[in-house]
Amino acid sequence: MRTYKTSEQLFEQSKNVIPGGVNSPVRAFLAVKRTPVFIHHAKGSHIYDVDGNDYIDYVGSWGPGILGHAHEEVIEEVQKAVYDGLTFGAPTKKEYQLAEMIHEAIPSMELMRMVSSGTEAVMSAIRVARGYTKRDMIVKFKGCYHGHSDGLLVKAGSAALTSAVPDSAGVPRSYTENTLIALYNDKDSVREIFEQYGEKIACIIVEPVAANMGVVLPQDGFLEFLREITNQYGSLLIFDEVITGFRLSYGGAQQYYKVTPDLTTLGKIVGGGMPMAVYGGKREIMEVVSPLGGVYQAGTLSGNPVATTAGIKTLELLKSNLGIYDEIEEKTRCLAEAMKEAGRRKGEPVQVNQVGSLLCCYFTEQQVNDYQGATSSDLDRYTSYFGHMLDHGIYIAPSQFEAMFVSLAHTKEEIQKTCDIILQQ
Ligand code: KE4
Repeated sequence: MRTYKTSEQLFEQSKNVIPGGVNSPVRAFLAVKRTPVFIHHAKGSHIYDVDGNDYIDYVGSWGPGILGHAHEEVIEEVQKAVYDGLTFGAPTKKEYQLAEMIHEAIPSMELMRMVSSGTEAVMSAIRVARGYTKRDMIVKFKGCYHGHSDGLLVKAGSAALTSAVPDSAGVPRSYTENTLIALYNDKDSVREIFEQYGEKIACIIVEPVAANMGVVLPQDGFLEFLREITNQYGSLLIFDEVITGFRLSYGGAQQYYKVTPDLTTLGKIVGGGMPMAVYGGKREIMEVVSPLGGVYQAGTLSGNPVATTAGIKTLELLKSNLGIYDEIEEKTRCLAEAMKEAGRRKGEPVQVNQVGSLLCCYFTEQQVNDYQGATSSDLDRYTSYFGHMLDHGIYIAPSQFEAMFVSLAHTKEEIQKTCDIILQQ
């Protein structure tokens, strides 16, 4: 019988010095009504908590772990790098090397800047879009998450769907009045906004696969439509590929769906698990960034030599073995089938959305193609699903509105074991 005593003790102690005992809210397991397990170490497809419990991990630190945890070759390169110094605050060859690799993988990123988090990448990309177009308004989609910068912590205003109001305390109303909210996969909601505000809109920012309301795939033609309407109104299209970058394919979602944005943000995989994110795009647009242009952006640890080392090695390993994308998609499909079969056996409604190595199951009658569908899922049922998986040694997202991530390190045997546990519900 598993015990979680040490995690419970650490959680109580942590709450004395860290809000909610965690450094990011989802980690508190509030949505699934459990005590968070404190992790001691991780290797490959497994994480191990402080009580010695072993889990097959499908969170993978929310995306970076596509190769599995503590990949030997990445660790080896990072170990060498740390002896050369942890940070210089000065340019290094590695930043150039990583930027070249990213440009080769994602040709639309002709010029790019490294920062330390996805939030910072998105915040900066939006500032570039505003600086380049000299327009203030931005469009995001309900249910998409792009980090915690003030102008993006919004929800639909009471007045109308399109007007935004802060979705967090501490964000002045004035910080959100230039943020417009459309509905993912709903072209009309986008058309209405552009017909009313088009000439004032600097950009659309979108997750090409929405992976922060569970996993919601772009319906046929939706991404192409966003490309067309931004071209039509002289607005920029920003793909937030913090999750999909190097995840859906080595060229990200823009390669997978063959739609090219003006700007792209990357995170997670690009840093190999270290604090690293990137924003970039067309040269002409990115040339507004200081010191070339008037859009200011800076960072002490930007392009950090240890983080770039982890990123370079991770991309080298992916690039040298592009077959892994088919391999991990096949493993993910096995899990998807097990979830559907479990629903059939229990006679309960289950919807499973899967693309590449991203997966999510919802407990609802209706297909999940948008925010409304995602939020129709039975959250109590998700909570019992989460508890069943955790207590059987399978670590999945402690929230319905996240993704399940499969890695190269997940073996066929582990996938089969996971399927068996899914079917035991
Ligand atoms: P960070 O600032 O957390 O590095 O990245 C923000 C971000 C930006 N864009 C997308 C599409 C993202 O998914 C994220 C962050 N992802 C969440 C998980 N859904 C991070 C986990 C957390 O918040 O603890």
